[in-house]
Amino acid sequence: MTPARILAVAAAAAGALALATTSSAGRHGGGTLVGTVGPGFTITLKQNGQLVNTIPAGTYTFVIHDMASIHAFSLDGPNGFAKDFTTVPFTGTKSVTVALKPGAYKYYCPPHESFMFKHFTVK
Ligand SMILES: [Cu+2]
Repeated sequence: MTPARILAVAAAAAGALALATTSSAGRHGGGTLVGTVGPGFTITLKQNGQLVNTIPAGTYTFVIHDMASIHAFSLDGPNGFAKDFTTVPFTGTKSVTVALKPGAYKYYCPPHESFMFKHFTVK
């Protein structure tokens, strides 16, 4: 190979790598979502430390920290999707893998649903 040819091959390989990295982060969902309910009257769902607002469709592992016996963590979604990750009076951590399809989702604490809830969107 000439030096120019070697350079071209290296550049193509670097480009392919960049493309692969971009597509896995940008288009495909999946990964870990961390939910926390309690110990006060709060409920959150975070990915990499940030509240989940809009995420790509995919298979996610929900790691749910239920910090109080009076609270629980449930998730409603499109087309009748409903998941109770924890129930009263459970406390502790549960991991559940869920396939999220596009639509509007709401996570909430069932006994305090009127004020302990948040929404996110799956695209
Ligand atoms: Cu509650």
